Amino acid sequence: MTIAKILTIIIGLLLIGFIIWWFFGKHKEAVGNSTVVNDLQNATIVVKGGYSPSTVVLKKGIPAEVNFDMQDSTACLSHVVFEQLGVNEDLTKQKITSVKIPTDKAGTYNFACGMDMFHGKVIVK
Ligand SMILES: [Cu+2]
Repeated sequence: MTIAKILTIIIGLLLIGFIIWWFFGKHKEAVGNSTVVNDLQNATIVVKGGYSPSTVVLKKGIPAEVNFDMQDSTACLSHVVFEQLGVNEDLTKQKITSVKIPTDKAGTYNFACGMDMFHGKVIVK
């Protein structure tokens, strides 16, 4: 075997390993918390090539708003959809779009971009 062949095999194995890690590995997800001011809790998600953080934890029983801070100019992320809440907001109209989240009971609300490509969730507990 030539050096080139050995190198090709090594690179190939590394790529396969990377693909397996990418799809099946447990990625550490950034989790954001809310801040409570005057009995209203707020959490901010920056929209820029995805959602950061993609998971936000809210406290049960305190009225809550999740603020989407729009810093992306692609059509992909221009809308945010909370299917369970019937919410479909255009984020391009203003810099920050607030979405009210019901906190009367514990639960998870998933959200996604308008094309269902980027995902995130809001957890009430
Ligand atoms: Cu999209």
